[in-house]
Amino acid sequence: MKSEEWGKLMKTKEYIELEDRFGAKNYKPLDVVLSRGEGIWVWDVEGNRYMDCLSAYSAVNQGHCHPKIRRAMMDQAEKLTLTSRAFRNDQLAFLYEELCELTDSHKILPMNSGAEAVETVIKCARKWGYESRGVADGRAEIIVCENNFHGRTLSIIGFSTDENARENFGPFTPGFKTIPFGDSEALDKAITPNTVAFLVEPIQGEAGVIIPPKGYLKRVREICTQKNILLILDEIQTGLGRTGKLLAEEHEGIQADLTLIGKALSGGFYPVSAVLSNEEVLGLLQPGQHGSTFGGNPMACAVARAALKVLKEENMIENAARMGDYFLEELKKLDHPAIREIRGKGLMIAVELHEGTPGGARAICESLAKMGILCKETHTYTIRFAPPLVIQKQDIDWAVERIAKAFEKI
Ligand code: IF1
Repeated sequence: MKSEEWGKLMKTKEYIELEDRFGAKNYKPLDVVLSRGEGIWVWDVEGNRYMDCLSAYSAVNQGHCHPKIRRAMMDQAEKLTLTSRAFRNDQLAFLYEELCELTDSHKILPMNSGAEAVETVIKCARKWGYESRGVADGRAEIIVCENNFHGRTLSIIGFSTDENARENFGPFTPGFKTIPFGDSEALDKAITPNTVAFLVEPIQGEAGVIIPPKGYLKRVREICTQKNILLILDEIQTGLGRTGKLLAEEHEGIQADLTLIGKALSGGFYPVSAVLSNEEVLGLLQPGQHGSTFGGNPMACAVARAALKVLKEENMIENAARMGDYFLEELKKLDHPAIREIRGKGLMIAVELHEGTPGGARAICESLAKMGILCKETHTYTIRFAPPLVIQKQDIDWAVERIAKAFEKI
């Protein structure tokens, strides 16, 4: 029998057994086997419906399988999917123009995964340090924050402070210094003549939706300007509407020198990321000094153009701001002794439990899955709620009712 025919007959348990037999165990997923998604909803192979409150870590901000992005992908798939950058294609220039217009950027470097965009910006910041700031060769330093998450490549985990992400993967890339998140004076003190950049998430996602003190990013911007170091904001998770603004930097009215986006740049249809910049930094790259087989391919560009278009045309960013405030307000009414803090910005929300809560956040996530809500714990005691930006008030009421029930059970 062909595998797809088996698929019709197999049940959750059989999928899990097959996956576990052949797959590396680098994840511990919830035991739901999803087969269909539409908007904020996904369905498993048994036909059960769930509200997706993770949005693939903010990669499906536009909602699952958005019809207009799907249309763009299918149309492009009938024309041209990949040329390499040895030749030009008829989608890339338009993505550049539309992305620059949308984000007030001057130069774009397209990549595929978020981590690739981070690696790219590290290379460019160092190059800028040597060629424009006169930093001695090999001495460039980049400052990062404790509890950062910027991806899983060797250089990136080298400056992670999460032991689980680093253990037994060394030796690591030198040239990084770590400071506490949210402390602008720590940044000021850490800068040396060899410092070329400060790389930071406007809100730390994986760390558990850690929102810095008001004014932090504004002060960081001032310090970077005064000391002529590049401010690099990793908006791969916070960007493209997640926090109720197109970019989270807008909450503090600042502009980074380089901004990283990814995930929802494709609405979840395709790996697309990009480094957004002023002229000064990306203008230093000469042909042959950086690249990628799939970076800037016509399929990625067509999908990203459609993903950005629907984000704007369907007012998803304003909806995220309004629905985020409502979701947070409703969650804050949960008066349960296990809850230590409820925090969020737009639809990037976290509920933190007190240490020692029986079963931790995972137990709540498992109980919510049984009630039709999919969300993910982070660092044992924090639950993140990040539904697609198209969520409506009645959906939030439906979710909050079940979240309250899940807490009643502990
Ligand atoms: C996993 C975390 C989230 C990111 C920021 C860069 C990247 C990410 C701020 C790299 C990616 C993903 C990676 C994914 C789970 C998810 C995640 F839990 F790992 F940390 F979202 F919080 N900057 N985050 O959040 O982008 O290379 O993955 O495209 O590794 O399990 P990527």
